[in-house]
Amino acid sequence: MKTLFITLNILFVSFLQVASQVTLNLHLLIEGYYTGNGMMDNFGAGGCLNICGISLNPNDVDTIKVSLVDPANLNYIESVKGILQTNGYISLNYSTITPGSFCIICVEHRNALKTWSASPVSIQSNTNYDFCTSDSMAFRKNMTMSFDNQGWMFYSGDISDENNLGFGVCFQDGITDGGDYLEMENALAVMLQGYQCQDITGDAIVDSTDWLIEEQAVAIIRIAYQPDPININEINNSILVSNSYKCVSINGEFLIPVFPKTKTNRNCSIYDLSGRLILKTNIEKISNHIFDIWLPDGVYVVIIEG
Ligand SMILES: [Ca+2]
Ligand SMILES: [Ca+2]
Repeated sequence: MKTLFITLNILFVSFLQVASQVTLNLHLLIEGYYTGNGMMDNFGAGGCLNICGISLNPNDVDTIKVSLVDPANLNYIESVKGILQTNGYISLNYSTITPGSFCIICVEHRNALKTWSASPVSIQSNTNYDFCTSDSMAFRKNMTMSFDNQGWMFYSGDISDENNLGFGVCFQDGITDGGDYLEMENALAVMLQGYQCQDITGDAIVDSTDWLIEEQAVAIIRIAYQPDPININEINNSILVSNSYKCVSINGEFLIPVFPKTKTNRNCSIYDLSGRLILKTNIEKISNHIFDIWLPDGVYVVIIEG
């Protein structure tokens, strides 16, 4: 009698689902790294990570962290790190963001000032956001124009929190002040080399070019302006420009009159002055509609249909 042994090779199939629901495509430039013609490539020699020997890819500039933030409470819904490219582009995938959500985009880099989008952005499955096209793309226009007028850039120079938390070099506190200047002078004195936060220009050495940018940043004291969350209990101001649907937001909130009161189920779209759709919603049969979103102070165009 033969016994047949059958070996069952059980194949464990793991369905690794890449749960990415949305892709965010950003375009941004960092002041210190910028060398002209829209590039951060050390005049063609390569991005900072490449120059420092960390990456073999000449297009790799540096790691940045991009967070999608809840406008209502400024909670970070999801943060993703990626490598910024020499042309200023980066694509990041988020797994917990529901397409259609409104989020503020917050960008952090190890020696640039933390910068926020000007207003909440409608995050779709594939979303483009370009900080370079206008200073109005950043909250409180907190950017500087490149020397060759090729795009708006994030401020460099936040390399220390010495005057606040006191941890010192390479800890950031959202402000460029004497603490940052001191760390720059210390690094310059020994011409620090390699991948260092004091190397603002990203060429693997701290020299006078880094110091010059730091000096300018400290002279003006750059601040990482952060939006305020909406507080619907503090709606106390509104300015109405007749019924032309042109409204001014004060303290982040505003009222919109609805005429006539008898109609229902009307669609309301809010655009910024660049024509970007900020919000689309349905409004009720009431005289004033209060929007439960946060918007930075400014003028918006409101279109009510239906
Ligand atoms: Ca600082
Ligand atoms: Ca340098």
